[in-house]
Amino acid sequence: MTPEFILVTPQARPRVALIQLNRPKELNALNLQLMQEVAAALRQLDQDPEVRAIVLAGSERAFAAGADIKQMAGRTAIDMLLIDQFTIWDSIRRTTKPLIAAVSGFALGGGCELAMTCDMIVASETAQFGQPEIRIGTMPGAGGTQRLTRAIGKARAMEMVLTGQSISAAEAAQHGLVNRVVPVGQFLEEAFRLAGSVAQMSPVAARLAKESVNRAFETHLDEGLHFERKNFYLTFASDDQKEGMAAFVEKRPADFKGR
Ligand code: DAK
Repeated sequence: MTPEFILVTPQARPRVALIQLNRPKELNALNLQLMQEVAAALRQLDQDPEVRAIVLAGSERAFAAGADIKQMAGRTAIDMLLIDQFTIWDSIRRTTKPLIAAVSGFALGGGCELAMTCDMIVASETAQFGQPEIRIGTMPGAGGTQRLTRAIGKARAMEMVLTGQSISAAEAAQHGLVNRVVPVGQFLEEAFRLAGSVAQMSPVAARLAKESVNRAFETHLDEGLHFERKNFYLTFASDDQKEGMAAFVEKRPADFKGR
């Protein structure tokens, strides 16, 4: 089925796919269908051997202005429980390939949470990151209190979550929320550039390395080091490790096959 609220380009650049949120009139507000479409596209691209990195972008004006308030407004707690959006968000989080958010304009509420679910964020100078849910009588529900706190620290996260105030792209970069900030006309190209450099690496090693970095947020150091070690050993079972090291010795570029 053709998605209604997103555009998917499996080869936007060599080995790099693009998912573009496309609900411009509503500033890419994340309704249930849009989120289902994103999760389905990610599952498909994650299985596609020709894709090695994925860029998730909005428009210049808005990455996403949050969950769709109009859709959510009348819901009860039991509606929310039964809709079980967490299954969708969890499936996005389980994407094994490197996922890069290209953020320009508003990244608010669920929009900020969606960007933080990605592995890296490239921001345009106009990007604004915020968790304004408190202003509409609720609070972050898709990881905002956890991921933002881990990224920028308790004091800043607390201020954003309790006042609803946004931070600029420059502040986000200064506090480690985003990888880099570029002029607005370049944010998508820069995200492709970053995705392209990841796509040149061994996909097997990239997958295991991503899994290991993510584990750092879920465990204590000893357990994390143990996990890293096992994944490190596992890279030595790949043809890519043999190819990478042979290429270094032979002074030629490596040709990784993802096996
Ligand atoms: N929902 C629905 N429509 C939205 C929207 C949103 N979040 N944000 C903007 N729009 C719509 C506006 O209603 C308007 O539509 P019309 O009135 O023209 O029909 C259109 O987009 C353009 O917006 P504005 O006219 O307001 O544009 P401005 O430039 O004046 O202002 C703005 C832009 C982004 C500052 C403003 O639109 C704004 O404050 N938007 C709301 C931002 C917000 O509060 N976001 C947080 C929403 S709560 C969960 C997962 C996630 C979440 C919860 C649970 N689970 C897994 C269970 C997330 C919750 C949230 O994100």
